Amino acid sequence: MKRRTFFKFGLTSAVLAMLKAKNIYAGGNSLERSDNDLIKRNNIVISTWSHGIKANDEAWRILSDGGKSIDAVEAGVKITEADLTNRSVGIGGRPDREGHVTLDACIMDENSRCGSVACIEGIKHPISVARAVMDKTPHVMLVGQGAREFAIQEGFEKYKTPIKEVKKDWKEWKKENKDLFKKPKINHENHDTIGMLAMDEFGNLSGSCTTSGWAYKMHGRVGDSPIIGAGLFIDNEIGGACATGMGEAIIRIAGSHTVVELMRQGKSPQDACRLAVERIISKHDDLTGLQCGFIAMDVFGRVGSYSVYSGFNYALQKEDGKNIMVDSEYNREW
Ligand code: SD4
Repeated sequence: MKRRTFFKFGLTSAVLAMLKAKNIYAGGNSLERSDNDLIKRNNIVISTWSHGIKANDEAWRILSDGGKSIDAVEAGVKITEADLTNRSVGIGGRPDREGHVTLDACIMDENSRCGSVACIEGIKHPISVARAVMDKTPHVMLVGQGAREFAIQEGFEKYKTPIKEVKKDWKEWKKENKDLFKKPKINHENHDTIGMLAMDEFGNLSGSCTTSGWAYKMHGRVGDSPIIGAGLFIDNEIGGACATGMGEAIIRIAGSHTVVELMRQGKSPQDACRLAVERIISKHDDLTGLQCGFIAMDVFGRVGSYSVYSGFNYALQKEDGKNIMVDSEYNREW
C-alpha cells in the first residue's frame, strides 16, 4: 500500500498504541512504519561534502517555495555541476587517463522512478540528462555516446572539457605517472562526489548523485555514482541513502540499497550507514586509501552518516533554515 493511500485510511490511536506496545516499529516493514504521527512532512535536505552548502541553498529555495523534492535534488546538485572550480563533479572535473572528462549521474524520486547516465562527455548537466532519461524514456540508464546523443537531441547544453587548467594538470600527471598506464590502480587524488537527499513538505523523498568519478581513472571506468542501489537509493516507504568514496567498494555491497534495507529492518539512519561501512570493511583485506561514506535520511526525518576514515562531512539544512556542516562519524583515523 502506498504511504499516501495509507494516510487516507489513517490509524486510530488505539491501533497506534497497540503497534507501539508490540514494538512493531523496530521490526519495521513499510506498512507498519507508516505511522501517521511519526512520519515527517518537513523540508529537509542533506548533501555530501562542503560543496553541499551551496547545493543545499538552491534545493532549499525550491522546497521552501512548496516545491517537490525531485526538483530540489536536481536543482541543488546542478550548482555543483556548474562550478568550474570543482575538480570532482561536473564540467570542471578531472579527466580519465586518456584526457576525457566522463561524467556519471543518477536521480530517483518518491515513486521509485529513476534515471541515470554514465560516462557522458561534454554535457553541462548530467543530472538533468539523468532526469530526462527517467521522464522521457522507457529506460533507466544510458551510457557513453548514446547518452550524449540523447542529451544533444533533447537540447541540453554542451560544454568543452577538460577546461584549460584541468588539461594542464592532467598533462603534468601523465608525465609523472607513466607506469599507471601499464598497471592501473586507483589513485587517491581527490574524490568529492555530491550526493543529495531531500524531503519536501508532502513528506516525499528524492535523491540525486553526480560526479566526474575517480581522477585519472581508466577510460570507460564507471563507479557507483550512476548506479541505482550503489550510489543512490530511495524507497519512499522507508528512506534514502547515497554514497561517496571508492565506487568499486560501494558497488560490491550495493551500498545505498543496503543502507535503506537496514533502515527497513528498523535501524536508524546512523546505524544503517555504520553497518554498511562495516560490511565494506569486512569485505576488504587492504583498506589503504579506501575511503567510503554514506549519508541517509528516513521517513521520520532522521539523518545519519558514517565513513571508513575520518574527514567525511555533509551539509544539513532543516526546519530552522540553517545550513550547517556536520562531521561524519567514522571507523578509523585517516
Ligand atoms: C566514484 N564514488 O566514481 C565516486 C567517487 C566519489 O567522492 O564518490 N568520490 O567512485
